[in-house]
Amino acid sequence: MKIFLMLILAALFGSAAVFSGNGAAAPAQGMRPESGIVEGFYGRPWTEGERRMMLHFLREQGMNLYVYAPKDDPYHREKWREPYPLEEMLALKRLAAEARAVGVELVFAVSPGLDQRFSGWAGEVDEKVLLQKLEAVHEMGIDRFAIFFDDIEHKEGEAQALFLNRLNKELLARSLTEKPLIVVPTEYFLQDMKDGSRTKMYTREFAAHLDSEIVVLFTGESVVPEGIRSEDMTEAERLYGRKLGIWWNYPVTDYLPGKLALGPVQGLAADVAERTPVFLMNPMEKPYLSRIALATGAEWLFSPSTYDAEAAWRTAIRKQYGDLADEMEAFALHSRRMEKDWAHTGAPDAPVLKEQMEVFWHKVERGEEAAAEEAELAREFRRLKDAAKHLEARLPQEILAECLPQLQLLAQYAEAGEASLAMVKARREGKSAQEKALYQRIEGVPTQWQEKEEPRLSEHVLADFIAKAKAWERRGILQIEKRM
Ligand code: LOG
Repeated sequence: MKIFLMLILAALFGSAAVFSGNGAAAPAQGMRPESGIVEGFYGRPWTEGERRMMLHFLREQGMNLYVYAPKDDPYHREKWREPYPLEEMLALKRLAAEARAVGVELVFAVSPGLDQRFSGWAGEVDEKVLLQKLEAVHEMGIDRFAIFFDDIEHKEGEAQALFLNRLNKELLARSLTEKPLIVVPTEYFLQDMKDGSRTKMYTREFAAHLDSEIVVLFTGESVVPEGIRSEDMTEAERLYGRKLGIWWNYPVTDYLPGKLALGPVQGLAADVAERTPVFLMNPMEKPYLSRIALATGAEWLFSPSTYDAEAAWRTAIRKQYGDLADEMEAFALHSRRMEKDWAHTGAPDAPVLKEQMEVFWHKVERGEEAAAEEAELAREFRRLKDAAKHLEARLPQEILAECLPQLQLLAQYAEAGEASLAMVKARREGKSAQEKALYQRIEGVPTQWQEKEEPRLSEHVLADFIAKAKAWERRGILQIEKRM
């Protein structure tokens, strides 16, 4: 039945390759979309070793695509016209061989949009240069390609589409590939696609001219949305006139690198998994820690209708952290939510603890007795402190290197939490010298951030608790001064 459906769909959309995954494995995979990661973040591109690790990890998770597109690989974007130096060429060759051995398809992407020219003689030169670049990469054993036009100034919908059509045909004609291009348009999220103002014609022109077999990726309603609803998908499919692949911006953190995205993939409607031909997650600059979210993304994709983000998250941590799972879960619970002015995504940080803290402060502010809450919070701070210390001592080096500042911040918050509780108690007992000394211990603990790189976690829970304790103490001091 599934295979029958797949054939009908393939006939309808004219691109069996898109639906059938990678070659031989297709029948067993049935309707499964292709899936994996797009190494597509800003920041330090991964090392060869990190990429190899990721290839194996993807395979273990049942995923099959690795799109190579690091924004800060100069030869991918800024200096896209220049060929790779020999050393890097050879590294690509080794990676391609590894990918083939593992059974993951390596897709090579170029982002030429910063200064690509589309018309006249200059346009022809650029096109030739790009083709030569892809040819050279093909020589290294890569036979699938992508062109990305995200994050650029000029929105030349028609010119981009016509160029992509020519390139797509040329790559197929020269047998550099057997599969159509994967592309990211300049308007790759709904708000932008629908925006009538500055460049209202872009999406329409791009869509009208682009060959139907070319695979277009989109990120949802915004660049970093809470999720993708069925309606978002329908609307975007309508605008681009085709099924759309997904570029999912979690666990990427390049817009807020001080925070680690250690939560589950969530917010993606179940039928999105059934409608999309390609599902790609954009990870963090930190490959090892990205694996928690990536494993949950695979789980969602393969069992979308029964997917339970929290359960998948706990399972991923159990599998990946073994006897450190409890500690890792305690830590990761405080580092899931990503929030910035234009980006809002991920499960909340420690929501249950947040509520307990709110009850505590509510009682303290009213001068009510809060012994039970206090004891519970004290236990939790203790547990977090122990978890942070334990992880710092026992995590494998490559993982620790990705999270040491945040682990230390967790320990600092846990200790400051304990000090805050003691400070409240000292006031109640009229021990003002002690109260003052405890305040001095929390005063300098960072609860606000200037730079996006500064380590942060649990902004609305642990950090907020310390901030509240500081404010409570300062108000208290003010009242005492008023009375004097
Ligand atoms: C970039 C991506 C970046 C991400 C998050 C896409 C298609 N492109 O705003 O490279 O990692 O945001 O900052 C992006 O998402 N554009």
